[in-house]
Amino acid sequence: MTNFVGVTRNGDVAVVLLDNPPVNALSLHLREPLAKALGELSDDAGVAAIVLACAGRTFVSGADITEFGTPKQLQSPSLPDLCALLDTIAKPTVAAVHGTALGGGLELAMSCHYRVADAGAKVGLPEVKLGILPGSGGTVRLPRLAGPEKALKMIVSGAPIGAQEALAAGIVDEVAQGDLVEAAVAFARQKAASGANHVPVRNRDEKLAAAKADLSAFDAAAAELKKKARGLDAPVACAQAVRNAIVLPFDEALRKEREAFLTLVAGTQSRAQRHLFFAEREAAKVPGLAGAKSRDIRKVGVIGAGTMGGGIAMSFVNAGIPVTVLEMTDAALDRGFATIEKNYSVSVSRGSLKEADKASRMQLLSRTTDYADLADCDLIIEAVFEEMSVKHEVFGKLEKIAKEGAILASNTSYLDVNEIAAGTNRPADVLGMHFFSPANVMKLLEIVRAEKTAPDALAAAVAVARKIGKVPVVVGVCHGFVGNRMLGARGAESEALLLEGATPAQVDKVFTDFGWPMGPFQMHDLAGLDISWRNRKSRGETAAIADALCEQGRFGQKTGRGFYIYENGSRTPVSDPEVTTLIEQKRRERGIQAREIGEQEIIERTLYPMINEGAKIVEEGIAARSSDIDVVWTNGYGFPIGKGGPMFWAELEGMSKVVEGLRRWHERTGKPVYAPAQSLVGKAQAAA
Ligand code: T1G
Repeated sequence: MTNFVGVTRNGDVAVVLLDNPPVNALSLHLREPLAKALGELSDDAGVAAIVLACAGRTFVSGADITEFGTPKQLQSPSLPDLCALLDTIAKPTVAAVHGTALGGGLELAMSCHYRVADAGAKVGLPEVKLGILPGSGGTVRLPRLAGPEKALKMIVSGAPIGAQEALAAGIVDEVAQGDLVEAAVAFARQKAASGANHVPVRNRDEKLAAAKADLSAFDAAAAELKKKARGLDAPVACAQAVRNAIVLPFDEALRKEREAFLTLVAGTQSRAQRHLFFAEREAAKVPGLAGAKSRDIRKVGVIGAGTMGGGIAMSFVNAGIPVTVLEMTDAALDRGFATIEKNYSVSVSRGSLKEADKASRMQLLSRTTDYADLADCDLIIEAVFEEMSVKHEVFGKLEKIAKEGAILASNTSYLDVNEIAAGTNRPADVLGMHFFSPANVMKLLEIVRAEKTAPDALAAAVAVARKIGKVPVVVGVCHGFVGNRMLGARGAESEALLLEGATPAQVDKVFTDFGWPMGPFQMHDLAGLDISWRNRKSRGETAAIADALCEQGRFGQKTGRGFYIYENGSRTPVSDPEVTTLIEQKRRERGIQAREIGEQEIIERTLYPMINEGAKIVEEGIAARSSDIDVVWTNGYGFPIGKGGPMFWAELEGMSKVVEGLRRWHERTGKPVYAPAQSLVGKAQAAA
């Protein structure tokens, strides 16, 4: 066979081994020899059973996403062709699943009669995360193996499950105890010898019967899941496809699945989400770091047990990395650890964390008020008060006690990391690790590369970020780095819109209609107006309305009042006439006559400045590429993934339109934030 597909014999069992590094994606050059091998083995009377296995670190991880939008994607034998071919094979077929059998990989495995999984294997259908749905029978086979409601949850969430859960659900028939292929061969041989009728998954309808008789529970579950779609088409299509599997004959449901797949894969939402899939991986490829040695990180120290410090500590112990948390007093440690324990208890009560896992994570946490106890840490992250003097004090202590080669990281969200590093005698060990609140939840981690940060320290920070499940983006030093610098550009114009005639609710609605989880003013109230107020004061900046609210102690949800009122501890924003009065007063003080402000103006005057600032950030080398900006905003600020991030959306919108809008607002307002970045002008000209 080719070097992508090998066939060996183990007695009367044929083992087909796929080998397409790095993740055995089902590229055309793999599909062709696989189809040929299966056809030959199906006809070979000397073969009693077939095992399908993969070399390398994982079973098939899905279709080859790089083929999407190219002729290769649909060229025969397509992935659906392979699944249909497996359906025709009468002799027992067994998939030997290890690593992550995802998307088309799980669909291929489900087209076999049986599945034997390695104990550490995971299976899932993550297509919804790419803005599509399983397109090779996943929506019709998974409900037949796991039942409609389990299938609905897996397909709409895209989240993988482990081998034992898959066994319990009926997706997997056996979890191997020893060598996976040997176990699969033994299983296949036993099935072949049993003389049983090997029923293809497509013909197994027993698990559909209850839902077919009464769809109410399924429809209720689907309705709940669709509520979270927030303008994305794929989750809705996924739910519909699973419903079709219940109510329609297999082949009709399969045909509808294919139609929905071809529609979605050609749409802008899927293009945007595929852009983000590759952008997140590209972001971890830091220019100048290729092949750089990375320092090992086995033990972490966190300074500060507040909201951020606690969340950061959880991020590491969640990944099995021990953490020592330092605070100034035992009382502060008590509060911090109580919060961590409560967070884990909430997860246990929600069923998203086992009690045993909570216990093991808590055991990985230790506490101290003595810096000397951090001496054996490989990475120490400070999450103390955002004042440069406090940072210098902390780093002054760290440089004395931290072992040689330990990385000293600041969680600062906007302070100058070069200045922090310059305050130490080991600037090569210093960098920023800007987590986003809540740090144990938010995916984005801005890794700030200071002028003297050593390559192996930076490589270690990127590697450990990925190990703890974060999405790292390496950024340069400037005020606010990437995300907060662009947020500042948006924030200033959001406030200007209020002064010129808009209301907070009007602006926020434009944002939620666009697909954001919330608008800028709701977000300010959630984050706390006092934080940005302190930041503005440190830079001698003002924001008429936000400053006035802060002077009245209206810090947002934490005080029950901000841009909105939050009655009786509710998190639901209610417009406040007092804020309207305050805005009108600020307009009068500035001689501004309020005017009608439309949706398009709100979009242009909030998103265009962000895009413009993003372009300048790339021009200045603060970010390595435009797609890094998209990774920041979709993982740290809730930019709708169906729009791919601010820079991708600008391309969808049309760069000429964006540049024309920037020029128009620059002429009308004279504000530098609208002066079009040269790189945008160049892109607009190239596109003309
Ligand atoms: N196609 C093409 N390239 C892929 C790929 C794929 N499916 N998966 C990964 N890569 C590349 C990736 O870009 C990176 O490249 C390298 O492999 C290592 O990936 C019909 C239509 C499997 C859990 O969505 O979730 O099947 O940067 O860094 O952290 O219904 O990759 O090295 O040049 O992520 O160990 C459905 C996507 C496809 C799974 C491994 N499947 N992949 O994680 O490595 S649609 C997926 C992943 C589909 C069918 C539909 C992860 C992973 P480079 P990595 P990792």
